[in-house]
Amino acid sequence: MSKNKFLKVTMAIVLVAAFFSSCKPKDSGDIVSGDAAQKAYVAPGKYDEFYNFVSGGFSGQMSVYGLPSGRLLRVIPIFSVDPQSGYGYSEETKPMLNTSHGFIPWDDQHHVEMSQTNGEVDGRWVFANANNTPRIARVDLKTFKTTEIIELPNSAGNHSSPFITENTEYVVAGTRFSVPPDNANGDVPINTYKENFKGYLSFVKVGKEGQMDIAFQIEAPGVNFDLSHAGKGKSHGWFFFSCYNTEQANTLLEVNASQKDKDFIMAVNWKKAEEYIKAGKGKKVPAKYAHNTWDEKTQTAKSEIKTEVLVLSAKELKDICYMIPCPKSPHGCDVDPTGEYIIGSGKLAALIPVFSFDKLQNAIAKKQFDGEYDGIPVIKYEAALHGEVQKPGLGPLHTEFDGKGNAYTTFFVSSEVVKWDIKSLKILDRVPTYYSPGHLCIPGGDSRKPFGKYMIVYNKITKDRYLPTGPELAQAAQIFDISGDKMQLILDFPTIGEPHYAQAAPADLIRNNGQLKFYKIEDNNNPFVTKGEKEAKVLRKGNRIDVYMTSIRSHFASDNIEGIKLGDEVYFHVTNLEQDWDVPHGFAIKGADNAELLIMPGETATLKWVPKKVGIFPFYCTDFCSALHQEMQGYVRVSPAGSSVPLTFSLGTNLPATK
Ligand code: K7E
Ligand code: CUA
Repeated sequence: MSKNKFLKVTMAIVLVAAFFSSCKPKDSGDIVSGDAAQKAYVAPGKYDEFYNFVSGGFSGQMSVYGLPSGRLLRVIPIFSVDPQSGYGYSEETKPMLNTSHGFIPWDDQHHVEMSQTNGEVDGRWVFANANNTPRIARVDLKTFKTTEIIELPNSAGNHSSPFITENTEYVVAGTRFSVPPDNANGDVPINTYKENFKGYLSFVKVGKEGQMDIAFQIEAPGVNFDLSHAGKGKSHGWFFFSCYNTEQANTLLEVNASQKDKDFIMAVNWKKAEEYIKAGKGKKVPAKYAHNTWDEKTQTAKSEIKTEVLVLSAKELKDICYMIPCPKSPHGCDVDPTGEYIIGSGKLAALIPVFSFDKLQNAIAKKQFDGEYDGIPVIKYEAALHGEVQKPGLGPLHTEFDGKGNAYTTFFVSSEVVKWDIKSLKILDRVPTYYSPGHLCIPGGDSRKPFGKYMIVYNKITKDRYLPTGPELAQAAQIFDISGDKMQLILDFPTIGEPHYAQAAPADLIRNNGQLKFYKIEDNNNPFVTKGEKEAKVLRKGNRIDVYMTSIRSHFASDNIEGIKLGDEVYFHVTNLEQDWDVPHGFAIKGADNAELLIMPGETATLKWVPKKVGIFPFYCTDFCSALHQEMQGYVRVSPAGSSVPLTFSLGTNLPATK
């Protein structure tokens, strides 16, 4: 190792060590003062001002909070099975979690992004990424249900995702791990990274009803794409991706991927890419990926495996991608509401570079390049730079905007949020956060129209904020009032999983979007629906038993079932006949090795049950639905294989006893 390299490595280790042993702010006393409690107080019976959609990280789910109260309203299952609702356990929902690797019960969910129209949050859908087995999901805000999931081929670690363009034309994803493309021979030595590994960017078209379809992918150099954001306003038509590991290291990245003084933000001209696609420059490449859709009419998901994807090469088509040098392992990549300023956040940097879209265009026109990186033109740093925020703090991660010309950046290492003026780059205010913030969220904070009243910060470390709960502590979110010149902490609240990015929107936008209160029973086209108690029945076909069952306050039809034998597979298709808001029924049976069902009014859901013992098996409603909820129960009799007990079902009558 040369002396120079040794120095660099040592410095990198020191910086990395600082990054991970982030410190507690010195003035970590009680900084909540004055009218803070009043500002976060939402009186009993009153609604919150904003909905807050918060990624669940390793829980694979998304949670919904009210702001400013921090009250938890819902946890929406997306990429992880949820025994509470039966998501991923019921026969209807299992296909939602299908992938080219088969059924996947878990994922790591980092970023959520709401749909936009004209660059403003429109309250239709929330998109969510799965990191581990690359996928993008769409949650419908009329039902708060996951209604679509698309897998991304040629990707691994779908991190810089799912960010959208200003009219929700595309939801976009960049791969964190570069890998050999799916269609290439992937059985290669890991240390052939530089030749064989590629980074893919996916542009997923979003239709009028929200339907997703991969329009095209761009094959880019094999680096780690970390985060991204769409251009907006004047920069609409461009996308910006932060990348690290431009060293293309494949081992000990904490040192080897921190060698270079600057990595890149890659600017992608997606309008140009569309032109190339139209001109037939895309290549159809075999790839296997799942596309799962929820059908509201049949209340059933289906999974389809797609076999082809259209790919553009960034190297061959020189003018779709450009590299902008960005100091020290950039993480966050944020675009201000005007679309002019692009902010890169080097995790190991002690300044924040702010790039100008106009300057970038000028630099491209005048070819102010500094050579190429793996076939992609590299723009001269100064040529694209608007300026640097000097000495803002240590370890900048993510930036949001208030729509009044201010930016708010989290600092992981120095554990604070810094407010600064985007144009003058002057620091205006700083507040400590507890502890080590990752993402932050201002309602509409990455759109053209932020609602700059509250800022929520999602901290990575909790330490002493709440009553301890053993080795594992709840994650801490903190709400700040940002309506004045100074940021003011008004509330801490614990969160589900580990939140990364979050979004928020005015409550009325979502409350008044035509939210569904119950499913109309006449529109229920589930193939196993039972539309009235009289139609309740039990059918046998070989060893398959289909139980067509209804639930209404406060009984099931049927509630006595006999003639089930060991070796049978029993499918309970339970239709909730209620036609009123807020009357779900649950269904659970002894010995079920999967989950309960929680069935909304007018809905049908199916639980598969394979009894393993002879005997009487009670089932019951799990949701306290009426004064006689506890009476809402029934029995299944299971006889030995080969028994001659006939198949019977009844409600309210005692059939003649059979042996
Ligand atoms: Cu947590 Cu957006 Cu995965 Cu930064 S990422 S903190
Ligand atoms: Cu139905 Cu409890």
